[in-house]
Amino acid sequence: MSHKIILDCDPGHDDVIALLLAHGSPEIELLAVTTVVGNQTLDKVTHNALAVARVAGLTDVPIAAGCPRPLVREIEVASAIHGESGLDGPELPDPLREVDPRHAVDVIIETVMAHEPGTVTLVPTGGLTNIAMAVRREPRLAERVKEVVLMGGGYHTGNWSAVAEFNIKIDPEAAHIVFNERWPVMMVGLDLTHQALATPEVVQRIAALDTRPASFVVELLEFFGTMYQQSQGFDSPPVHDPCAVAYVIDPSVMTTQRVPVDIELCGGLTVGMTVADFRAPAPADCTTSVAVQLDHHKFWDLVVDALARIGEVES
Ligand code: PIR
Ligand code: CA
Repeated sequence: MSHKIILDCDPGHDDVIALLLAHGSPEIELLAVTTVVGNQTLDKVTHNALAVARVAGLTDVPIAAGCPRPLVREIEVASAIHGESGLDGPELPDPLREVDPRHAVDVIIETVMAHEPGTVTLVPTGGLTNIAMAVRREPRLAERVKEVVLMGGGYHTGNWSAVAEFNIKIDPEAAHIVFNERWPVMMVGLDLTHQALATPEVVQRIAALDTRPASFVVELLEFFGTMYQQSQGFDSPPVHDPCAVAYVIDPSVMTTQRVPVDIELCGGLTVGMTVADFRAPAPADCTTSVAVQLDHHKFWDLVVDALARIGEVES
């Protein structure tokens, strides 16, 4: 059985790897790719998505652009990690295809409503602006979506402040909407993704595939690795976004725990914190879960196998 997903992303080095993992995995049916302001401006991340579609041979999946700024706050981009283009490092080919003329929020709503209830999983790997807009515009999404498996947050750590992760911090109001809807939310946060390190052995395995898409990933990881080393002192970069896709492919790739999670909106130091309450067994009506422990081997096997399946792509 394959899992139908919409990937809502802000590419972004690790978003690209999430896209390639989804595209190269038979367990995933990629219904649409939607973009949102985040790692860079909307125009830049949308251009990146279209260019990467060429690298990956992704021809038939709609790519639609969404919200150009967060719901309430000013735009904050992550050039310190992803560069001025949002995807610095490899040379990007000119896109071969056009962006879908529809707004991403409409694509999300139309796609979910066109499929059987409980069959479409949303996989946001950027800020939650589009997802929040979609569920406010079409409240039936809350029952209709199977699950929201998002990369964002962290119950013990932050990367954009001491306690807040980038995807949540840049649009905390949107995150508040998403975490408080009735749909199930699986938070694949920094606690988990900081275990998904692209070590030299991993990069070597990808390089050994010796295809254009695999070399592209190696170049992405080299740039991402240098930036992570300089700005956060990591020996190997954590590859966040594909972890959410990997969970949809095979939930046994990580352990999870059902626990109430809410989003801090008005703290002086803590805006965008994902506050998880581990004190007692989760109440029966708790809809949120967090990812805890990654099976590193299983995870990288999924990524390498997906790249191997994509193989060589005509350009
Ligand atoms: C990664 C990101 C933003 C900032 C840093 N320092 C690192 C992006 C990634 O694309 C991922 O989705 C999430 N935001 C991790 O915080
Ligand atoms: Ca991202």
